[in-house]
Amino acid sequence: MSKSLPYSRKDVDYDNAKFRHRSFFKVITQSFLTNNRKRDCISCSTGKFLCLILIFGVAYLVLTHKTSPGHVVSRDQVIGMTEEHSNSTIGASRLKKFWRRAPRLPPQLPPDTKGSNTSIDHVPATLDVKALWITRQQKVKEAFIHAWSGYKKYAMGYDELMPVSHHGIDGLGGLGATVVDALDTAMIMGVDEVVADAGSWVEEHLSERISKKGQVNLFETTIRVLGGLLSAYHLSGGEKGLNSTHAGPKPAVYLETAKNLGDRLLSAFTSSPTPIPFSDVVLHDSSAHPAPGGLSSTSEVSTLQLEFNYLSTVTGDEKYGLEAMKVMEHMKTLPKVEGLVPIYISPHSGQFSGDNIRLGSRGDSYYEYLLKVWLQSGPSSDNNTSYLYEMYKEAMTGVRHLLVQKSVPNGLVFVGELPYGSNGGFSPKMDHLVCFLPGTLALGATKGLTKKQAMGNNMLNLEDLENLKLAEDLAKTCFEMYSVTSTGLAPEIAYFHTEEFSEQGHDGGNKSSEYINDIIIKPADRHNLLRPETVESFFVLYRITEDLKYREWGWQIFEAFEKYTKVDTGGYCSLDDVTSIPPPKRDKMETFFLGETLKYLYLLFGDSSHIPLDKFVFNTEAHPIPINLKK
Ligand code: DMJ
Repeated sequence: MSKSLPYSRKDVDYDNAKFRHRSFFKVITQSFLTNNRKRDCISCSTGKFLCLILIFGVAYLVLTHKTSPGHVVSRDQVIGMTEEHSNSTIGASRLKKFWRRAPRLPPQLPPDTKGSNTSIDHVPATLDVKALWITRQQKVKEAFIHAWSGYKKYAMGYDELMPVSHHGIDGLGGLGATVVDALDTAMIMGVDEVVADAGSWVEEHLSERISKKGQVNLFETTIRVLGGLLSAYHLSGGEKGLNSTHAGPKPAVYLETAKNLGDRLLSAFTSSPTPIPFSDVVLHDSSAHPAPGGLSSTSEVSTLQLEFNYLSTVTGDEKYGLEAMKVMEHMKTLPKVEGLVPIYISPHSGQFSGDNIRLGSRGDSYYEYLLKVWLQSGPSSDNNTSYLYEMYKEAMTGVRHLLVQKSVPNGLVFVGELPYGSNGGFSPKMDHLVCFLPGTLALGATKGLTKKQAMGNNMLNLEDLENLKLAEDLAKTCFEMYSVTSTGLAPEIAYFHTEEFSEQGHDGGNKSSEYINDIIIKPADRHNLLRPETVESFFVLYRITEDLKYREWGWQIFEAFEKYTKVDTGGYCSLDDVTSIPPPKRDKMETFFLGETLKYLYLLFGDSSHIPLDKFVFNTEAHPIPINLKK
């Protein structure tokens, strides 16, 4: 979009007498003809008249004197000189300029509005900042290409790359999860070679794999593979009936593959005696069974709906959405602790199992999808998913009341756990996974608008503002979980010192961190899997608050990934210990590094109109799905 220059020639020349050009002749005659001048002229003496001629003469000599080489030429002079070259003599032009006087320019805009304009005076500063983030965004794109190159070289078609040993591994059932997770990131970044590689692989191999493979986890396959295919379908123009706006196959290929997969995954719902699906599906015979202990994770059964709803929308077959939404409708009826739920649920009884409440593993995306499934349906208070928004709000009140505490000595706000329910003790443990919450809280407050827009529309009530504040506080804590370590990368799990809980000798290693005594990192929790949650929240918070610190924090994290996890031969690896230098490497590149982490970083550094938050919801694996496509 071209932005107008507030101080352009156009503005200077606009039709206002103050700015209008006047000819030399006109200036002289006007001067003599104005009443005041006339009076002055009539009353002036010959001496005064000669004086006036002398002044004119000196002015002429000064103005026609050539600029010396050592003279610093201002931008205004450069602009003036360019003009002058088109005139016949420099002297005449300077005299003319003398009479013309400098035009009165409109007032300068304050620095905080600079971002949206490019005045001549502001060009360098604005361009510098803009150029900086464009360069940084480019670095993320290069990182993505590097990650893909390792995967393509050593593991094409496997679920994940082992970047150190140069192997591939099928940790997710063998559907080439990295290919599908990376596909829409490549589309978003405009990396056509990867779109072509990944798209062709999907076209040639994925449907066959889906028909032949054995057991897969319903949740992982839905969020990564089904979500990735659907997002690729949308981004390649499928719904608009376009052939394709990207490299790779026709969008219909993605949809047909998604449908093939969705049909098989449906058996997890239809085989269960309750609305709670079994956790595993055998793809080749479309059968399903519960996990070995019989229980499903709460987050897993409640993190399928965006994908199945959208599959229904684009296929016109409502069965997918209907089955998936039964889970949510059923969950609505279950007892909760101030909106909070245990992390296990039984597909046999349909009841929650145990008392363990947390927003980390097995709990996290239950809360995320309460909000996002409602947003997906076009947020309003009277649609048939508004009960989900009510559940979300109740849960966030429960979080604020039961799970949020501050660390000592420096008061970092964190979300802990209730391993024995509301009657048991509080654990100051926070998984890195919980760092999805700042983004979700911010999104829930403004519904994807910027804070400024939402406030302008009077959309923010007290609760929204409280949630937004909590979002910002938690985002800072998540950032400090990175800063406090020797590598600048967060551990998988952190504990926080509180009045009741302290443990010596397990700090993150960065002695210059202000929070070295607030955050405890136990030996078993020191690994980093290249997870996205923190940069995901920075992305959402940047879009909503427009506060540049989130970009800066994201950049620091990206640099740490570059420094410690990049593998020269291609790909990025996980780490075993973020508190020691050099950190021992773990031989795995998770699919979500390409699907989520790099995508969110790329979007964080880029233009906010790219995949806008009021038009798309990101599924929990960062695959964007359009909001409210219902005709
Ligand atoms: C991803 O697969 C998803 O974000 C999921 O919701 C949680 N875990 C990983 C990333 O850490």
